[in-house]
Amino acid sequence: MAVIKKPKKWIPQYEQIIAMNDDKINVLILGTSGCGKSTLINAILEANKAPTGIGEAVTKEIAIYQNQVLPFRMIDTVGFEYGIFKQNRIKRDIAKFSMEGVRTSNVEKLIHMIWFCIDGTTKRIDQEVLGYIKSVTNSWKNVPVIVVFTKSYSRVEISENINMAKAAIDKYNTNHRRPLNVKDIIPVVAMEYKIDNTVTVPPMGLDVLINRTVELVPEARAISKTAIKEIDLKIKNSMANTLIASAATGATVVGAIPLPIPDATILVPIQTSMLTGVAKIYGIQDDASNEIINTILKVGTTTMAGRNLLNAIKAIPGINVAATVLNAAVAGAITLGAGEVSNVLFQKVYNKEIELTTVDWDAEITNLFEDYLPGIVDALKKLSIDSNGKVELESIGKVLAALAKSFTKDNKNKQKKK
Ligand SMILES: Nc1nc2c(ncn2[C@@H]2O[C@H](COP(=O)(O)OP(=O)(O)O)[C@@H](O)[C@H]2O)c(=O)[nH]1
Ligand SMILES: [Mg+2]
Repeated sequence: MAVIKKPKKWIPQYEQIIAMNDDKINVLILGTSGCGKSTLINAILEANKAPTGIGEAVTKEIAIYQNQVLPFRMIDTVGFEYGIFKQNRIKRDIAKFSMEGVRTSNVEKLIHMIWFCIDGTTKRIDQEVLGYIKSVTNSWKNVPVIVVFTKSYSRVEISENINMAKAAIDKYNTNHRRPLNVKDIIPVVAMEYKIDNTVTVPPMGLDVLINRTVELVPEARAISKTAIKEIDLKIKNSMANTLIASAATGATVVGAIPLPIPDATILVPIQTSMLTGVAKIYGIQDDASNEIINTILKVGTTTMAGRNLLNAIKAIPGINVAATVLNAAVAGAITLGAGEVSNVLFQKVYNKEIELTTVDWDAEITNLFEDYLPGIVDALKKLSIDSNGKVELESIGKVLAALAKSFTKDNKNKQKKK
């Protein structure tokens, strides 16, 4: 029986991450710099004293705070800045951090919830800043957000702020395809505030924020499971695509060696290591996968590439290409094709949509290749000829890029049809 084996450490599987993800939840704290994020965290830790409560700096910009009492970790970030350069760097770092949890199966770096802090004294919420929440947590679809109005010193401003926030969020959500999943708007004062020598505003709202957060834990956890699965697939897909692209480039180079077309055997080592690599990415490593790889190689190189593809290319009007170039293009195309096919199929196995042992691989692969043929032919039209009648090397790269694009487009269409 074919089983999906435990992957190497660097390729975790989403089921394992989800299983690990049973401890605390993580709250990512976002907001413009100076709005009071760090003060808020300190106040919460102070009010929930525990033997250990020290923040662990992850990068210069990100630190994780937790203690033994709180059922959630707080991830402090430096604030959104209006300077483009700095903002982009911070954005990238936070986005990277939030993907790393899945990539490295580090439960402390997953994102379950966001506290979006807004300085309650500034009386404005920019759409741009709301977009910032989305852009740094793009992969964590539907992550629950609590809007926290920090520095809520004035009673009057509190209700004005809440109304303003509601309007701004409504506006954002009507104008964007993927809305913000705002669960609540909570005003807080983290630290006593002296208005003048006689009047001070005491801390408030921290318990409300903590209770609401705890209340949202089950929902946040459920939402994160879906996100983890999607992120994991995205990472695996991109790893597979990198591998496939380099194999296709390698095959193109090999294919440029003058040989009778298509000499399948010369591509076998490249394609075998590519397919084994793709299988490994999806945690599939056993005899059954070897059999599948053999099938893919057989169908992919001999049947398909040899006849259909060459004929198709020759049928393109105006294409008059030297044999070696054709060789190269065909070698690249079929390797890319075999790679994409394996990526689609192994992904389906990983997702438990199909079972490794019960699939008619010959049929699956032939069908997929047939679907891809128009894309391949289209891509090959991008070959351009220089004044000496030779194909420009650069254009082969363009062909491969176009191929890769057409494959992914087809995949997407197929998934949509389902
Ligand atoms: N009195 C008082 N000051 C606050 C409060 N929240 C933030 N501040 C002040 O606002 C400034 C910026 O706060 P900080 O937490 O560093 O903002 P961050 O950049 O978002 O982490 C600091 O001087 C804080 O003392 C609060 O609840 N009460
Ligand atoms: Mg800070």
